[in-house]
Formats: sequence, structure tokens, C-alpha cells
Amino acid sequence: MGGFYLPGLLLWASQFSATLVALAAMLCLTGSYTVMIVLRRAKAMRAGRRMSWFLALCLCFGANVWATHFIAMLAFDPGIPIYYDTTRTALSILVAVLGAMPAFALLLWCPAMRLAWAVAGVVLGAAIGAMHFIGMSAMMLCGSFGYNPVSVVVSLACGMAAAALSMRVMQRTAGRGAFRAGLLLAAAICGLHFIAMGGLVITPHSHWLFSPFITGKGKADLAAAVAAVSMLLLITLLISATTDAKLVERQIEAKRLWHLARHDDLTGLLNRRGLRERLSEMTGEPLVLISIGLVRLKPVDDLFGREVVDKLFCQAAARLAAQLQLADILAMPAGEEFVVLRAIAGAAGEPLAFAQRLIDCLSEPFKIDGVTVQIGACAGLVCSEGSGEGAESLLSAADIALREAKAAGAGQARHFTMAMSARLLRRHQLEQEFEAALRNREFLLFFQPLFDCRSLTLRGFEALARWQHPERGMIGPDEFIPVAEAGGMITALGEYVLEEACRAASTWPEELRVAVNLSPVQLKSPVLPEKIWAALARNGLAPQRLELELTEGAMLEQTAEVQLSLAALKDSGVSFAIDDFGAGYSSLSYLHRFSFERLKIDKSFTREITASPDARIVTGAIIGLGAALGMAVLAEGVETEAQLNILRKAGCGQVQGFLLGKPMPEQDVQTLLTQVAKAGGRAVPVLS
Ligand code: G
Ligand code: G
Ligand code: MN
Repeated sequence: MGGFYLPGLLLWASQFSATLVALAAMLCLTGSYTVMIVLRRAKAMRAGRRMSWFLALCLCFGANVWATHFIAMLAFDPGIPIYYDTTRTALSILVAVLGAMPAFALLLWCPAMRLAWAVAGVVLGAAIGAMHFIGMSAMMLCGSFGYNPVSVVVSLACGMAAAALSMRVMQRTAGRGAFRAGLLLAAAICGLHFIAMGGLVITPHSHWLFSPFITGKGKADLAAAVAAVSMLLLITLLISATTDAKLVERQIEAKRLWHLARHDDLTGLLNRRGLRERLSEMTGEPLVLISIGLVRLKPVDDLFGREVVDKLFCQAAARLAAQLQLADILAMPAGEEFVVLRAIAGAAGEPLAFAQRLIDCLSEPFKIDGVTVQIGACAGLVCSEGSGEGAESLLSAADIALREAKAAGAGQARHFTMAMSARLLRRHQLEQEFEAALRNREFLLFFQPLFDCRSLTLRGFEALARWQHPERGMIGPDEFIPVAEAGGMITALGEYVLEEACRAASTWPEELRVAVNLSPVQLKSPVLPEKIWAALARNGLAPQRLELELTEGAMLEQTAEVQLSLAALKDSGVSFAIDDFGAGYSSLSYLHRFSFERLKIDKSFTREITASPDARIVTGAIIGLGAALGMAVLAEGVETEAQLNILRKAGCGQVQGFLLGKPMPEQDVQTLLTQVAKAGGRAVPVLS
């Protein structure tokens, strides 16, 4: 009954129920697609969680092959009753499941192996074949049967080839070609089955016993039941594989987003949000929080660009990490700022030493892309007893301490104190009120007289700004000048001071000068000379009567443009004094670059000259330096007769101080001027 000539083929085909064959094919397609989806799922799992999906995969494969075979066999009616041996039928399922195992194990755990798909395909084809022929051997009928060897070989070869192709599609498309691969696997299963069936040769016995088993309607019902149960199984598997895939994908994505929101993408350290959350978890325990600010980054950025700065941040993070203990937390809540969090139960001095080590490790030069850069760092510390301060308040306390450390200079570390936050609050309030105060003319000038050291003849006044605050009372320039400098209000204030100083001086006798302090920030303005000349012109004051006081700090930051402005002012007759000499950087290099008319010795030296011979020597040397460079010398802060006498002997030119006159309001200047005029231009017993 075998052979593939056309009438034979038709005869052969007539032995199959078309409905059941279609049912088998449909089931096979669904099952094969499910196999691919489960395979894809198993592959996406981490090795640890893959095992259960691997087992499901093998079961799914075995069940699919077996159900297809079984329904296709029910579709087969050679004209004599057939029934099946249960043990062998069960064995055939087991063979299909076990046979799939090495193939799928290879694909899942050795994906890098070359031709893994081919090996797996051959093994799967063999498993399908083994299932088929063991399943066939369960067939019991009144007759004998055998196979045409050619069709056996061809069926196996086709099954293996199609299975291999299907695995190849899965590997090549990384699972996206699941439908195509499913089609190929279905082709492998159905192809193997029907080609093998084509080679089936049945020889019925002439007298067969009647068997009621599986005939007619019963056969169709059984097929439907098998198909329904397998389909249900496959669909359940399909749904769980796809929903699980989505769930895991969503979990992974959520995890990624969670991480992204809490970490700095450059250094991978915790960002402000991540730090805040960690800190909130720790606020019950004693801890020290250290805010580390990088300084002198600007020149690195200007010279080498953002890329080098980014690499610098990464290297800095690595250096800090090297200083930490296992339980410490390192974060980067802002650019240019790191935070170290340490749970403590130690002495109070220890955190400061730790902070100093952190600063030191950042102060070493960095080598980046072949360039060497040097930056500095400061640290602000806050210790918590674990008494429940909020994360945000701890962070801002450390920031406040860091600000004070930065104000003290690179390399400094400061512990947070309540006084710091009071200072900061007041500073913020002053900053807020500043512009309105300028408009309301709450600023006024006090004038302190300057005298000739030997004759005590009055030479002029230094203008000193005061803020007459309606609620806070008199505020000194030491407090509001830094606020104005940081907030950008210094230019407006400076113009106001200049105007007022020129106006006041224009009412004084012609031989008296007025000295006005200039902030380094004001010097940077390119229109400064024009503003000054305009103020002089408006008030009819000769430039020769104006002296501008600059600090050493201002001279260090000098650029070529600033030098040009200063030279233009000097050419017009305005004179210059170097203020607080000796108190600052004391780098003398600027003295020959720009010639000052006057040098003002800082009051810290004057205070010491009576008690300390060294201070006398230094003061004497400064006076000598001034004389050698052609500068007049003025000593500030003269408070006693003894100081005045020493300065006289040392040859000091002018003096200024509480002994001879405190800073005074403008009305008092007029009173002083009349008294001085009566005394013939000489100093009079001090007012007030
Ligand atoms: O007057 P008193 O000792 O508080 O001044 C403190 C400091 O404030 C002084 O060193 C002085 O140079 C500075 N200062 C005072 N008035 C002005 C001003 O109008 N502008 C600038 N830039 N500094 C001033
Ligand atoms: O830094 P500058 O010279 O610009 O500041 C002068 C400041 O020094 C003034 O604000 C004034 O209040 C202060 N001052 C002036 N004379 C004396 C003095 O004799 N003793 C002290 N301690 N301060 C003085
Ligand atoms: Mn001054």
C-alpha cells in the first residue's frame, strides 16, 4: 500500500479524515509557536531563574509533538480497527520530552557555540522521530505493519532539517522571528509524521476480531478532547510566557529608572535625591555628614574645557572613595560638590581630621589626558546625634558650614554652628533689602580725618560707608560690602559713595583730599574711569583731591584692561593708595607694576608697635620701602600717644586713628573744620 505514484497517493490520502488532519495541523502550529515564545522567555531569564522555563519548554515541546501525532493517528483510518497500547503511548510522550532536553539546554546555556542551532535541530528532529516511531509501535491492529526504509530516512532528514532551520531563525532574530520559527517547527513535526506515514505498509489479517475500540464518532470525540486539553495547556503556557515577559521587562525598566533618578550619570554616585533618601533612612543614628566643595574649578574649565572637568570629577570621586570605609556613603548631590556620610560613635575631633584627609587627597595634582591640573577643596561638617534632624536640614547645615569654609580659603574645613546659620540668615536678609535701601538712601558716609604725622596738620578724610538700617540700626561695611560684592550691588553702591564723597569734599577747603575705598569688583567695570570723572565734574572737584584706596587683593587680580583704566585715572590726576598693607597676600610684585602715591600700613601693625619690637621693625621697614619707592606712608589705627610717637620717630608721613579722630557724620566734619581753622589747620582735641 505504499509508493508515491499519483493514484496511489490519492488512495493513500483517502485513508485520512480531512477534519482531523486540519485539527492536528492547527494544534501543531499553535503548539510550535508556543514553544518559540517559551524558548524566547527562557533565554531572556537570568541563568538562575531559567530552569523552570526550561522544563516548561521541554514539556511543551513533547506535548505538542505527541498531541499532533495522536490526533493525526486518529485521523488515519486504514479500514481496519486500530487501538493503542497505553504504556508505549506514554513512553512516546516521555521520549519527546526527554529528547528535547539536550537540544534546548544547548541553545539556552551554550548560545555562543557555533552551529548550536544545527545540533539542536538534529536532536529535536531525532526526538520527533523517536516519538513518532515509538508512538507507532503502540499501534495494535489485526494485521502486521512495516515501513518503507526510504520514507523513514527522508522523514527523519526533513524533520531534522526543518527543526534546525527553525532554531536558526530563533537565534538569528534573537527571538523576534518566533512565528516563522514556529511555522518551521510545525513543518518539521507534520512533515516527519506524514512522510513516515507514506511509507507505512499494513498487511491486514484475513480474519480480524471485532474491536469496539475507537471507531466512528468515538474517534472524533477523543481527538477533540485531546486537542482541547492540549490547546488549553499550550494557550495557558503562551499567556504566562508573554505576560511574565512583560512583567519582567517592566520590572527591569522600573529598576533602571529608579537607579537613574537616584544616581549621577557621570560618576555613578548617589545624586541629591538618592542621598536624601539614604540620609532619611539613617537619621535615627549618630552620623557625620561632610560636604566637600571643589574650588578653583573655573580656570580648569576655561583652559581645558568641560570634558576635562568631567574626567576630573570622576577621578576626584575615585580618590574620595579610596579614603572611605566600607559603610561610608559617597554622593555627588551637585556639580563641584561631594558628600560623605559616615555613621559614627567617635570623638569630636576625629571627623575634622577625616575631612582634612579628604581635602588633602583632592589637593594633589590630577593628570587628565596628558595635562596636569590642580584644584583645591573645602569641607563643611555637621554631626548629628541621631535625634531626628531631617535629611534636608542636615544637608543645608553642611552646606552652610561649607560656605564658611570656602570664605576662609581653599583647604579649610568647618564644623556647622548655629551662629553660622544666624549669620547666613542675616546675610540673606541684607541681600534682599539692599536695593530698596539704596533707593531709600539708607546708606550714608562717615568721614575719618587723616593727619600729618609730625605737625598733625589736617590733610583730608577717608570716606567710610555705613548702612543706617531703620530696624537693625547701624550696619558696618565689613558686613554689607561682601554682601554687595557677591550680589552684584557693589557697583551701584560704589557710584553712590563716589558721588557723595565728591559732593562732601567739594564743600571743604581746597587743600583737603577725600579718600574713597574701591572694591576689586568695581575695578573690573570698564566704565569705571568715566563714572569717576563724571562724579568729579558734577561736583566741581579737582581730580587731584580724590584718592582711591585699593587692597592688595584687588591688585593681584589685575588684568590688562584694569591696568589701562587705572593708568588713565592716574593720568587725569587722581591718586592711588594701597590699603591695609601687610594684612593680605603681601606679595610685593604689584608694587613696581603700578606706582601708588600712598601706602597705608594696616592697623594690625600699629596695634603691636608699642609692645612688640618685631612689629616696630616691620613698620620701620615698610616706611623705608615706601620712601625708597617714592610713596607716602600712612599708618592706620593710631589709638595712643605712644603709637603716634613711635611712628613719628620712624618717619611715618601721615596717621589716621581713634586718637585723632573717629569716623564721623558729615555735620561733624563741618564742626571739626571750623575748630581746625581756628587752631591754624592743626589737629584739635578729639571730637566725641
Ligand atoms: O569703617 P570700617 O572700619 O567698618 O570699615 C571696614 C572696611 O570697609 C574698611 O576696610 C574699608 O576699606 C571698607 N569700606 C568702607 N567703606 C567702603 C566703601 O564705600 N566701599 C568699599 N569698597 N569698601 C569700604
Ligand atoms: O581698611 P580701611 O583703612 O579702609 O578701614 C579703616 C577702618 O578702620 C575704618 O572703618 C575705621 O572704622 C577703622 N579704624 C579707624 N581708626 C581706627 C583705630 O584707631 N582703631 C581701630 N581699631 N579701628 C580704626
Ligand atoms: Mn581704607
